[in-house]
Amino acid sequence: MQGRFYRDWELVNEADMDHPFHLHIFPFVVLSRNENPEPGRMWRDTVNLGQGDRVEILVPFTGFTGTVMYHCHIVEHEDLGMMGLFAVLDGSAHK
Ligand SMILES: [Cu+2]
Repeated sequence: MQGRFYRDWELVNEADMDHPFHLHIFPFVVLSRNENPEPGRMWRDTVNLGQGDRVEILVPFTGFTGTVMYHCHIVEHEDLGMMGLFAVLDGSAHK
């Protein structure tokens, strides 16, 4: 990704159990859950997604350029492949 530093992501859990989403490197803020504003907004690196949850997060991709990992924080799920990588091409130019 390139050009914008703040990204609004939507995370959707279509499974029948919880999955705690964990993002490396970049702390994020949970904006809403199932279209309801999230109370007590704070920087975090993990958010639990319950069954059917739709969670909107704001991620400032600043201060790091390179490969970033995200994964489910349940280790058995991670080991089964619930993980991924993406590249931040230029996270250094923020002012
Ligand atoms: Cu999981």
